[in-house]
Amino acid sequence: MAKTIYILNGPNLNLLGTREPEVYGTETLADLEARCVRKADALDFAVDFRQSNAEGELVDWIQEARTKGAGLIVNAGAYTHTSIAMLDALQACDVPIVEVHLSNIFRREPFRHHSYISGAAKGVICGFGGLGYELAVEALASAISAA
Ligand code: CA2
Repeated sequence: MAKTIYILNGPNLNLLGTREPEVYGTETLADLEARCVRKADALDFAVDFRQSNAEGELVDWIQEARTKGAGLIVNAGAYTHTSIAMLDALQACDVPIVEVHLSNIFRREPFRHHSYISGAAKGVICGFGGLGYELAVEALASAISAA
């Protein structure tokens, strides 16, 4: 049976494709999910793709991924810059983690330059829009296979 990669998306990412295309591109979250499923499928992995606006729900899902997933990709949205709760949950995960952002957070406002969660991630991909999600699937699949 194919191993499962959890892909968790944080607040407001459900609005993708509706506003701020110059920052986040024109793809919807469903488009990103389709990209990830296609890439994972080619690498013999399954994908569990979710979005929540609630910090606690994201923490619950990270805890679920810890036992049921082979690896985890997370775009924590604005919680990236605020959430010690997500950091604690991610640090409790033994599976590899890739942090992804659509935009290059280092070209944006200073408050976006710090990520609480990067310290728990094997790597970070930012600034490549939807392609970044595909790159994250590829990097994570490689890390899982190497473990
Ligand atoms: O670049 C990213 O992927 C971010 O994680 C996106 C977050 C932002 O707070 C982070 O600093 C960087 C925001 C996601 C909100 O997405 C929207 C999309 C369309 C319209 C409104 C919000």
